Amino acid sequence: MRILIVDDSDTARMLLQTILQQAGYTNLVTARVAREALEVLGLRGDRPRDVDFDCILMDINMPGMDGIEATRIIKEDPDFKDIPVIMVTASEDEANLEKAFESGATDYINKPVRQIELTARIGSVLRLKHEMDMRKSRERELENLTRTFQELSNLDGLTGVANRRRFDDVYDREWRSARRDNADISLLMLDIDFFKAYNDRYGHLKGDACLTRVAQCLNKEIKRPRDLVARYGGEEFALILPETDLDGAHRIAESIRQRVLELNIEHADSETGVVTVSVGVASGKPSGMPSPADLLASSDKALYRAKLEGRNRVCL
Ligand code: GH3
Ligand code: MG
Ligand code: MG
Ligand code: MG
Repeated sequence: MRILIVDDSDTARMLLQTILQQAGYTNLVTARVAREALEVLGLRGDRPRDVDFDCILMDINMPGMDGIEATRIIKEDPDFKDIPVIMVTASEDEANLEKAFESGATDYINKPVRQIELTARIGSVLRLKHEMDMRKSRERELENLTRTFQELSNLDGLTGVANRRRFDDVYDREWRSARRDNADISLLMLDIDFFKAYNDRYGHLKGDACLTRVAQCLNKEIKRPRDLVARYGGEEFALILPETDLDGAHRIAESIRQRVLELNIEHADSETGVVTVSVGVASGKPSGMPSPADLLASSDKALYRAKLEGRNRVCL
């Protein structure tokens, strides 16, 4: 427990120190006037900020800035506002008590200070502070968990790329953005060729590993931050390419097809002897298109044609 004592009277300061030390609080810092206290905290002058205090004992009546003004300055700062301030008031300060609480003081104690009272009040303030710190740390933990959960709930567990839910969200958002800007938007629908046979020959575990490698290959091929690779279904992936026209999308599709081929994943039951993909491409300006579902359907039809025409190819 680290406590800052602010009082202009040497006797008062010493008394406070002695009582606190007897109560077991040994980490004490003292300041003679308000300005010096603010300098200790790093709120004035050029010392670094020191937020590591558990409590401040603040005299009200001091030469220069009084304790009420100093408390207001401390409490206005987000880094310091949670440090409890106990006002130490002489009888002539009583009229200021209301202002003291308005400035953000947590509690007050009368001068002359009695050992039993100071110890009790400090104890209860520190307990409260501790509870508040614990609550804040639990809240932070909860926020982190929520964020992690949200991130995970958008990812496909096997391949690590976006899942269908995320695809739907992003597609909806990108569609509306494309409509607003009358911009191009393209979709690639991609399906692994002869994948059932791959599973049958090499087993499901190898099948899973193959899916993951293909997904990572797709992820490497997309370059723009707004592009999205998602696992659309079992061994089907969908790519959203905002602000990309048919020509550009076609080029990307062709280069992806080539990259997957170059992964050189053995597949004895495929015509090429390795794992390949078929890709359907659809593109358009939303203004010339009735609905996002239509663009999706076109990319699906194009994929179907790529399968019919022999696989390991791109169709528009
Ligand atoms: P085509 O070239 O026409 O696409 O033939 P195909 O065999 O790839 O197509 P089909 O749709 O008949 O088979 C898809 C296979 O993908 C069947 C299914 O077992 C497999 N599959 C889907 N999801 C997973 C998965 O998560 N892991 C593994 N290992 N296999 C999966
Ligand atoms: Mg004083
Ligand atoms: Mg397939
Ligand atoms: Mg399929």
